[in-house]
Amino acid sequence: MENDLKQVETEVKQSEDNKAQIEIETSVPGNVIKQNNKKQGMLVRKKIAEFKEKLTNLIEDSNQVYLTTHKNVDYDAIASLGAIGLICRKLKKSPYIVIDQEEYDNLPYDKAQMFKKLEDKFVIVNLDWFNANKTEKSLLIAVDVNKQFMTPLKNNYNDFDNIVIIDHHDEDSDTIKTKNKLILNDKSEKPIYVVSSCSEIMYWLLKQYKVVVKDVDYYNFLLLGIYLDTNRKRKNTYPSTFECISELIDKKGADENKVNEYLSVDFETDRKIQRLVDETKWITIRYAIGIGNEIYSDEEIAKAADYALKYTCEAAIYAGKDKNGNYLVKARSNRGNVDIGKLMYILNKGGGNRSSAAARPIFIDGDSIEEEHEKLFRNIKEVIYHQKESPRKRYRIIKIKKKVNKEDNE
Ligand SMILES: [Mn+2]
Repeated sequence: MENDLKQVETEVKQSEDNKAQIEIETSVPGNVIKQNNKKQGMLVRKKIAEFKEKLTNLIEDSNQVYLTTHKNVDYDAIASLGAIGLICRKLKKSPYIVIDQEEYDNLPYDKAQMFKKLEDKFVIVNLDWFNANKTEKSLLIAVDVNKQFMTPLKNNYNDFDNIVIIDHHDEDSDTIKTKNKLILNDKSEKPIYVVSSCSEIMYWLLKQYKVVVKDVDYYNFLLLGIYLDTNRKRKNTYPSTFECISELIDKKGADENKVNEYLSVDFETDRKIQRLVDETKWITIRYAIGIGNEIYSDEEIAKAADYALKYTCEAAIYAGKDKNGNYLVKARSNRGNVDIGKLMYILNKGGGNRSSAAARPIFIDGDSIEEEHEKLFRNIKEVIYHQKESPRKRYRIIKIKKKVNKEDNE
């Protein structure tokens, strides 16, 4: 076993050396990941275990810990807040959870219920409260997010002595500046350090800390976070994900039925999502693109994109107006073949990861709805075609290099 681990470490080292030589721009299908990386689960857990010491020191050395996540909170974000909160308590710290007050006052029923649960154990505060009560030697832990503009903290990052990021999304120029990051989102040709969701990372961390979780709802939330980000195990899963799901259900008593209840949709919303799917136009057989005619929430558009992945395609990009009149664009990629995070970055400084991403809300000036839609469709198309050429060439170069290396090793 010891030797086994050493062998894997050497292999990983070698593949990292290769990475340094060539900037790898392309992605590899998820099923290949599964075949190639039987040890992925073990290595991910090892990486998380290595981060534990740093995290412990930072939490213990601080006077006050603040927790936050992305605005427009989803199940993965709330579950991760709960888990990191429990870890803080295990280390004898009572953290504050910083939320966006306007959003908090308007949470849908299920998310409000989840926060109600968190309120039993943690103090929830808004930005005004934070500004009035700032303390010296404070630590911020951001989960399921790494971009400055996505958290409820506006220009407050300098108020913290230390910042920790635990996340599974791509980094870019907007990533919060800190050395203390656990971002598992390996974009190499043979990704290993990659997970389904922040909830998955948080489960392994809870286990590392040997936190005794008495309230099974915290585990239900983590399972819910994983099921949300994997569309119920249909995409974006890794060996570590299945290990995590099975432990949550079989060892920790998480209730799959309860989780599925959260994920069920009401009839009216589902019809609305299907009307958006009906707007689908195809760019070759690779891209399904739909722009809807109603007013949508982020989630509704994301669900249309998730749904469209069931068709034979590489990626699904869906859009529609939000209540402020801006266009929301959500994208999903099948098996991670298209780097959809990058497309959304180019479209409008958005981001995400290889299989799930969004652009920032876009204002489109047009004389009519039809003209707005045409403009947006053209923009999306341009981004796609601009992407097509160069990454493919690079992919071929990498393949040849890899092959040579493999022969050397064997
Ligand atoms: Mn997430």
